[in-house]
Amino acid sequence: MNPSLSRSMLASTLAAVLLGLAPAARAATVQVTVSVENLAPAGGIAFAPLHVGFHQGLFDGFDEGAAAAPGIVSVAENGSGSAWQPAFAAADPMATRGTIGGVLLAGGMASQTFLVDTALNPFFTFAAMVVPSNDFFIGNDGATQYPLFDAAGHLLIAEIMQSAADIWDAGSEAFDPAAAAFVGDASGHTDQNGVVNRNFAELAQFDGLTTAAGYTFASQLQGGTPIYRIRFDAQTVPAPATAWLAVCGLAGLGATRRRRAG
Ligand SMILES: [Ca+2]
Ligand SMILES: [Ca+2]
Repeated sequence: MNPSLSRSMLASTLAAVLLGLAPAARAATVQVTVSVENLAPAGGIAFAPLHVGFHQGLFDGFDEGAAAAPGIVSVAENGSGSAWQPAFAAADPMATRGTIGGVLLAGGMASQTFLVDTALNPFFTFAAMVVPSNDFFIGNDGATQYPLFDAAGHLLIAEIMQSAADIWDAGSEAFDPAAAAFVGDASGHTDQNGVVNRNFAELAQFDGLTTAAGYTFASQLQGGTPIYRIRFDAQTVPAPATAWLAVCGLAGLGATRRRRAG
């Protein structure tokens, strides 16, 4: 066989293999920046760090009308999510999980970037404690409520907005300002023996108390008051095969042009 012909055949075979691999790699891996913002009125509610996960839809942290599981209680009562993260990992071992920011006062923002396999983990789940409170939080009840990516890895949701009416009471700790995080001694605890329900009205009962951040609390909430925004920005991660193919393709094109010019 003519040596230059065999090299050319090898090159086209290699290109075909890379072309076959590249689209799948492009579709699957995306760099997602999650930005969070406290939209509540100044002097109002603050939020503990936001716990998040990109997943297959196998983790359901809580159900409205049912007793709160230890995972969501660890978010709602002290913000740590110390049991939520392990529960998430157990239910959906391939999920990409994390925690964004610190205590977020009104007007505060934070962001974090995650590398997400969108084919494996298309769904988004979040949870954060609302303070001051004994056991209030924001989060999604439905495990597949937020499908973030389509089959090609494109973002389907630009942002998730939460208003006061979206706030949950975990039903695990009774209302008690003296034992509430941010205004009292959070290590105190009285069992509520209730269920997860919507509740923001109770927050007004903390009005006039001094928070750990030094301001006098005033909830100022109506049901429609915006309190939190989660924004998503996604960038495709160039797969090594794709980048290499581009370099080879450009080099090949240059060689062809030189040959033609000659
Ligand atoms: Ca649920
Ligand atoms: Ca409660």
